[in-house]
Amino acid sequence: MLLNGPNLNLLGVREPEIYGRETLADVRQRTERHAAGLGLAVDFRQSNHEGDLVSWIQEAREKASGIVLNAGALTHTSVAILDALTAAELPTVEVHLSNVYRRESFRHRSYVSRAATGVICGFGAKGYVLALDALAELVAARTGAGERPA
Ligand code: CA2
Repeated sequence: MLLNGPNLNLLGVREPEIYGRETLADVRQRTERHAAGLGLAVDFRQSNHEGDLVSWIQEAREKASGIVLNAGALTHTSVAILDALTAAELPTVEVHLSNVYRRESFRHRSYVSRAATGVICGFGAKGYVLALDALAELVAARTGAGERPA
């Protein structure tokens, strides 16, 4: 499951100098294609609401082999998302388009990171592709094949 948090629906529309020119629809297409090449199916979602992300992470626990998560600004605030990820017990790759460590100090703290297997940031939309590569290996190591969608 590939989850995107608040404001990521604005990708490519505002602040291209920080987040790039690709839209979320472009990112979706790119990740779905790349995942297919890895033998994975991607369930790609975005919400501006914290509760949706919590419910989807709970759903992933039942349905998915792993999680790629860009929680947006909720990364820096949400204990609820951290708790859901901890309960899900799935391989999880945290992604950020921007290099959050070159930005304001409030972006340096991530609750998601405490439950993530690894973190990719600063590579723009390519970070999602890198995350899928990492997740494919984690899933294969866990299940032997990755029979369930990521
Ligand atoms: O770099 C990232 O991917 C972030 O997760 C993006 C979040 C930000 O709060 C995090 O600190 C880092 C913001 C997502 C907002 O996305 C926009 C995209 C285009 C225009 C405006 C906002």
